[in-house]
Amino acid sequence: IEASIPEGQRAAWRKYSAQEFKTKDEFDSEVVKHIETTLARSLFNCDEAAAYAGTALAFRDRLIIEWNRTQQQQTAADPKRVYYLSLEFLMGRALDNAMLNTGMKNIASEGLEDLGFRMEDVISQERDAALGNGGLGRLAACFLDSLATLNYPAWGYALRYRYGIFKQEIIDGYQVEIPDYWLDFNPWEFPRHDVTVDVQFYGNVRKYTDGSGKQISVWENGEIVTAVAYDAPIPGYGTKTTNNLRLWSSKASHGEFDFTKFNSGEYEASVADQQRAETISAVLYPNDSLERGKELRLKQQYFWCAASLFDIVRRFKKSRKAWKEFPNQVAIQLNDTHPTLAIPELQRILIDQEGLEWDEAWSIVQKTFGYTNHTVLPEALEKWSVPLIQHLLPRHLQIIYDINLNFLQYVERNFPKDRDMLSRVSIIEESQPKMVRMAYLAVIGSHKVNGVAELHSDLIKTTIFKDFVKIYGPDKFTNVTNGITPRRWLHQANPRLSELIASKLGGYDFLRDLTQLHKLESYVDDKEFRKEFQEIKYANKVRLAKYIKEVNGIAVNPSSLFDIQVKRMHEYKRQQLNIFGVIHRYLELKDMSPEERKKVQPRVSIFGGKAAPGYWMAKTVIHLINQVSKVVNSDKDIGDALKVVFLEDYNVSKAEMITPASDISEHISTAGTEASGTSNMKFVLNGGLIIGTCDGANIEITREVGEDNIFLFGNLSEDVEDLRHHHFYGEFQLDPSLDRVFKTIREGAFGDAGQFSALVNSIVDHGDYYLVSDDFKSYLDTQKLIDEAYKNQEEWLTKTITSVARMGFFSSDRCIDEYAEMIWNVEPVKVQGQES
Ligand code: CR6
Repeated sequence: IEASIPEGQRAAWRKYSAQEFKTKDEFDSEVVKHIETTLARSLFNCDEAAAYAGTALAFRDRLIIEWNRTQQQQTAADPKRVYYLSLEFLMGRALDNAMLNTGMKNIASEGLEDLGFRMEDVISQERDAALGNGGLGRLAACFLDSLATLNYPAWGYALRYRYGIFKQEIIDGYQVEIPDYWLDFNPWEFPRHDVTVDVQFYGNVRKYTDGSGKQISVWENGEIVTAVAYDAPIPGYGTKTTNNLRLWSSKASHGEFDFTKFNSGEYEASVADQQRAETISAVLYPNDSLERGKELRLKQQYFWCAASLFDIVRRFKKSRKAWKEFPNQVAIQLNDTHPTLAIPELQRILIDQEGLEWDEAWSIVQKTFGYTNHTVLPEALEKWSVPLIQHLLPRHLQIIYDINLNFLQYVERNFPKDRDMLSRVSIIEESQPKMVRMAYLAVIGSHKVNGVAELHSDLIKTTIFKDFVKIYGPDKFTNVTNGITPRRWLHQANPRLSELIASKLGGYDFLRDLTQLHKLESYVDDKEFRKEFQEIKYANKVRLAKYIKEVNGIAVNPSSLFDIQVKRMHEYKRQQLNIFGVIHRYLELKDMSPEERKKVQPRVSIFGGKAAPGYWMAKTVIHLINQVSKVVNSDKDIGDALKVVFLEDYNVSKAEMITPASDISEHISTAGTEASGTSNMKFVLNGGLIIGTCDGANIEITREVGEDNIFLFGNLSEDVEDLRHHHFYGEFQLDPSLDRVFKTIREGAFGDAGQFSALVNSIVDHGDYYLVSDDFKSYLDTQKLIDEAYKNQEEWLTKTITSVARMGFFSSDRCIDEYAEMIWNVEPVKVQGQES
């Protein structure tokens, strides 16, 4: 308030207030100004990178004006806000999205042309913001887009990693990891050196009794690290709302270096503290659905939770409302268990700092938090050792023990006969050392727990959280099936298809209400429409073929069936099933006469995805794919009948090019292991069909598009346990086709067989945990059906168009509305264009 401009001077201020560019000329003038001043370049040394920088800065300025306006109006309205805590936001590129969401792309294209640049070249200069691993991080990014588009007052909170997910290079068929130093030039972030939070680690807890006889705990003598906020504006589509993604960066609390040490000549020690502090936000852990229990990771989690909660509480306190109003003003969603420490942290703030009684504080905490579970895989469920938490966060450990004590007393009262129940549901696992089960803490500290697709939400209720359903009743558990933003995954990735749809639906409203796509069904038989739809698919395949030629040096025929599996490399996702299928296809082709071979449906098998650097088996699968690719592509007998491609460094911007080019995409996880999947939705929305198992969102996609428009195969999740048991105790008969594939590998057809023995043995000797052999035959049969179906191009086209028309359910706008209503209880706030 003290910093606001006096009434008398505000007219002058308003007169000179920053304005968004509206015309092509205004845009050009912004771009040139930035290139000449911000970048200190001229028309004699302006390359595409500079043109990108100028364009990005022009749009950055525009977004910040809308961002400021949004924040002012939201502050005035003081509504309940949503805070989405996610350690990952896989944003990808920002410029194209900013242009499309603000509706200024055409103007910018024309403007750039005036200045001598092509829009496509400028866009492709941008590096991805890759602060995530896979689906979980990309889901968070889609949610931000939907929150802004639907005008919800919402904030994302994460860490500003200096290094995002590594870049993948393939050298001699092996994955090599290269650090991704993405902050070289990032025009989208605003450092807020005035928004800082001091976060404490280590230290001890002192207890004393105050004058009124109340027990007080003080956490003291710890090490302080400072969190600095960096903000990135998130524009909604076709709305004035621009929300905020706040990323915390760590630095030493005493600044650049410790002057006492510096002055006494301890130069190295004086900077060592600084480096230790900066290490906290230095790097994203590159594991997808795997937790490794490293101390630095726990430090990251607490640092981020503490800074975010301080910020949220500070904003709440500005409105001077009573504490009991907190859950009416604040909804915090925990994206997986990574931010679970926010639960004891809020309890700590309320009881230790704000002086609330335990019960009152705890009821506020439970009403504030919601928790989303994204996996049932045991290796992904976070547990932290009690000694580690004791050392790093001594006060939080006490609070966790108190939460557990109250909870177990409640359970004991309600289930006096079930003696084992207590040890089963205790937050503390009685192992050596003892462990804190973060998922249990998240369930106990939240008012709602949701899974991310129907099957998955059912599974969590019958497996990992079974006892909690008994304790709390079924209503605490719910489902919100994942979705994707149609702005990026249709309009931006496939502009021609978006335009075709708009031409039939009378404009781009479907991008804000995706269910309108259903009207496309009446064009299924429209000749003109079918032709254009097919042409667009072909053009997208040509574009990908061109890229493959450039990067991999492999010539693929765009009229072949493009079969794509791109996602993180993981045994449960079963890229090994796919590549074994490819080897089988290759062997069959080799068995054929040249005449027979001419009759088969030509196919290009395309793979892409990163393996966690320490995930040896996943790296072996990458290696096998590349070896098979080498052999098959250079086999003169085979020609166009089969090509195998591994696309290096799969990321969001590549996904935008790859997704629209598929005929078939593969979502073939062992039933019950893929919580949802989201790329399955992207592929169908872009006119590709799916081969998939009855898993995750595949099931709901089937419900929507119809059984005739998807190729399902394999065992069901209810049979998985018995099948696994059978591998160990039953009589095991390897499928003969798979046996032949393994023989071929063992004979060295794809290079040194020893390299692949662990992979083969995991199936033959070690129980085939992911049931590759059980599903192999049904997989091959289904691939045959696909070859047949693809030959009838007219029928295929009907299937793809019908499927697109039926994908309306999978917009992330629908998810966000469900969260808002069922979990957050928040309302949109309409932001006005002019300053009020
Ligand atoms: N790995 C699930 O495995 C789901 C996303 C987003 C995952 C995937 O099926 O679509 O989350 N789980 O809900 C985790 O990250 C733990 C993922 O991306």
